[in-house]
Amino acid sequence: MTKPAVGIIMGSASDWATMQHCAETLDQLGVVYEKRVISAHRTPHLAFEWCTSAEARGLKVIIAAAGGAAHLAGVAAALTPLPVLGVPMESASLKGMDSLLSMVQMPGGIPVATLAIGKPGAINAALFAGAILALSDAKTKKAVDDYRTAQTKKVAETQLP
Ligand code: RP5
Repeated sequence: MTKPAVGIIMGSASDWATMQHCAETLDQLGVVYEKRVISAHRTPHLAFEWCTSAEARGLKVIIAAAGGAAHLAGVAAALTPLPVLGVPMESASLKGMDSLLSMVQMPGGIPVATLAIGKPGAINAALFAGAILALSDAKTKKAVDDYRTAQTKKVAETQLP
């Protein structure tokens, strides 16, 4: 895999502190990705161009993060048939409940698979993307299996103080 299979987009550079955990997890799985700040509200024309060209550029899964009035994942899902995984950012004022609700409440017909608020959602979006890619890529399947095995071993061997 040399061409990006996953596109990570986020509404603001301020989302990167959370979404770097998504990128790190994709790195652990050996999944190639591209990442970019794209805002549904501040750069709507870029959002349209990026999302409508995503499939033709070879992307297989899109991970979209946004906070507050978090419309980026829904807009992406409206513009591409690719699976869109949404990560609600933990916002300052409402702790991410605003992000979660505005992301998860999609109308029937245009799905967004919304993960947990913040870092757990960022990590799980990468693992979910890996699981999707693993359906048709043996190397990614092994990486996902190995990740889970290592995690199970680590938790089982945890010693409390
Ligand atoms: C959203 O607004 C972004 O996804 C971010 O989570 C939030 C705040 O953005 P900044 O004001 O920090 O750029 O669009």
